[in-house]
Amino acid sequence: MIYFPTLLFSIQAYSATTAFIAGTLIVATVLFIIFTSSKGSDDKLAEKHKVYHVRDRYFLILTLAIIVGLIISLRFLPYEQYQGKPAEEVTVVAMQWAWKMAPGISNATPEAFTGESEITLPANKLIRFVVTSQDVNHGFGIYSPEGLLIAQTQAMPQYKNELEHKFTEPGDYHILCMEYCGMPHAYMIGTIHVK
Ligand SMILES: [Cu+2]
Repeated sequence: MIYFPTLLFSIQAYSATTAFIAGTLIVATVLFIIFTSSKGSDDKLAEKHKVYHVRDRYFLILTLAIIVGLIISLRFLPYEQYQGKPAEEVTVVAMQWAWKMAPGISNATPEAFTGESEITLPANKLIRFVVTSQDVNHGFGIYSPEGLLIAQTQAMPQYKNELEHKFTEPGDYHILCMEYCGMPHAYMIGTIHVK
């Protein structure tokens, strides 16, 4: 307990001193530049304007490139595919240590809600998962058949989190918990069969 405040103080003092020296150096450099720079001759002024002209053109070209790039790349943003109404809604309740899933929106309390750890969903249709938890925080992570994480949201008690996803490939997707929730956390596995 004795070492900690001493160490903390020395680190703070060290940082403050370093910051003060660096700040002084920067201010001194700026002041030096201000006081030593002159307006220069007409030659220099012409050179300056030439540089400004190049800079203006560079700025214009850069702006145009950014605008064109934006227009082209905006089309590849994934937002549009999530705009429409979802084809199917799925209620998901996480619990220690299982997933309960059923089609449709359920009005039952998370405890009373009944569902399965496996569900079959259509491919190429927008699916909305409404995710909650009946006990502690969990993480609803959807993994591709190859084991890559493709979508996720938190499963939290008292909250409903919505996650929309379109499965483009048929296959068996796995749901793994992404929030440590106790010893058997790693066995909290669900399956989505995409057909
Ligand atoms: Cu968990």
